[in-house]
Amino acid sequence: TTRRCVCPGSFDPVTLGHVDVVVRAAALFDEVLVAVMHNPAKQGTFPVEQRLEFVRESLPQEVTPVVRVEAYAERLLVDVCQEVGAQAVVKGLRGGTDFTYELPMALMNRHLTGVETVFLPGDPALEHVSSSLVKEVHRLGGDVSALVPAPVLRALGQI
Ligand code: COD
Repeated sequence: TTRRCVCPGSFDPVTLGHVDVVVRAAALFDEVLVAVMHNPAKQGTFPVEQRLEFVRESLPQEVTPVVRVEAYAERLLVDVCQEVGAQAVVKGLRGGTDFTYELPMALMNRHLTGVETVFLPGDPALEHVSSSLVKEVHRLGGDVSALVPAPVLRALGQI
């Protein structure tokens, strides 16, 4: 059987931390769907269409044959997983705080449809990298060029 996973997130915008998780997921699964989704707890910065483009432009060429990137506004993650036939959700963990936030979602998703969540330990070199910190640091004049893919860096320069 084809092993499929979904890497969900807000990707507002995609960082090198996200890219690392997607590339590693692509090494474990036959097919990966990167799902740009709505997090009701977050007010968006970039329009969904732009987030989608950033992710598409930021993935290394070697994974593009197995990775698809789509937007799903106002959808349950478990419904997206069922629609595409994914057995697992893959998420990156930056530490205990991420785990505390992710565990109830993983359990809720399993409660809803039985879909499993696979946690990958984040690259320690990128543990401090989040979309929100990148935006804040950049807005206040800090250098984030080592933390985001080139298309995102170009777009940040314009806001
Ligand atoms: N290193 C490792 N992992 C990282 C890094 C990094 N530097 N940065 C981000 N990640 C991981 C995060 O831990 C997360 O797993 C993933 O990348 C995405 O991160 P974000 O911040 O872009 O996305 P979130 O956390 O806002 O995404 C939340 C979802 C959109 C997945 C969630 O709200 C959701 O599932 N929404 C759909 C509606 C739904 O089904 N709700 C019920 C859920 S039980």
